[in-house]
Amino acid sequence: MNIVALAGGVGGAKLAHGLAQSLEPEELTIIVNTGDDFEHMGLYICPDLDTVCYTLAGLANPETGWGRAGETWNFMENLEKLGGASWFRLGDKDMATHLERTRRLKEGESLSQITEDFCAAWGIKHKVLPMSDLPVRTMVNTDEGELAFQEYFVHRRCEPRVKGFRFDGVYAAGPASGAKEALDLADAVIICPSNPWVSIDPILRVVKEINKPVVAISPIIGGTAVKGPAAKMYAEMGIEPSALAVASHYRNIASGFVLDNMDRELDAGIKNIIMKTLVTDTLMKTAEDRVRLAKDVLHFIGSL
Ligand code: FO1
Repeated sequence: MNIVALAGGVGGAKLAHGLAQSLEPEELTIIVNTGDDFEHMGLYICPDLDTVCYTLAGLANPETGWGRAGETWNFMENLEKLGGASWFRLGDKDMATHLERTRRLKEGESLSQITEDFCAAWGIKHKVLPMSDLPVRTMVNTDEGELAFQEYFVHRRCEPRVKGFRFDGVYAAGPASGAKEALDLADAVIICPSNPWVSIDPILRVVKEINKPVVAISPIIGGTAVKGPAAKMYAEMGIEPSALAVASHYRNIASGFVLDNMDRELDAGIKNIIMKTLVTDTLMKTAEDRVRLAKDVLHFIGSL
């Protein structure tokens, strides 16, 4: 089966890891959100791309979900002593990724080429693509004005009330090289359990059209987001956060929807929006959970 998975940060990375253990390298392409990318201290940082790659390579920090396992913080400690910006924490191992990526981008190489080479160096066999080789920047409209995504997310800890989002550069940015081809070859597209507003919407806006069956997995279980501010964002925009709200979000694009057993009372309502549903355990606490959910989703796709 040929699958394209659309992924953001931690939740997306976990399912992508499960899919990578269930599909051959030529059967899976993971297209990753780059709307969270930003330039910080002269470095080009791609949080979601790195989270997905580190997770696939078994290098991810299991506590935070982002950054590297067994990280050391010498750079950060010394930067703080000098009065440098400490709100965005860059570990010593992680720093090599940002430095080398920035150097190569400055020499004119594309983000997709650099990602391909980094994946090879980390032993990742499945294809990982940034959604675009051109910059798209997620801007968060809040009650305190418009904030760049990392300013809102990390610096302000998602405290300002959200009113909406804008994806700066989205009209000029086309899909990264290889993304269209992967979508053309795909039997189905999986929307991973990532934040619909800030992880998946930017990818959908760049890709524009998907003419394949799409199956989405809810990142909201029992009215709360497994990780991150998705539920808070729904609530602040006047929508009750639930798997039903996520299904409604994807109503024009998805033909299948996966919700957690905890939300099974929402199944009938979701079936009115998106025809086919799968109710299963979607929480990925262990490495086995990732593979089990991936296999459940692939089996569901086979039945569509
Ligand atoms: N998230 C934080 O909450 N605090 C940090 O200091 C932080 C540093 C960081 C460094 C590299 C990287 O790739 C990601 C990092 N993140 C940090 C995660 C992050 O920016 C967000 O989780 C994503 O953008 C949301 O998907």
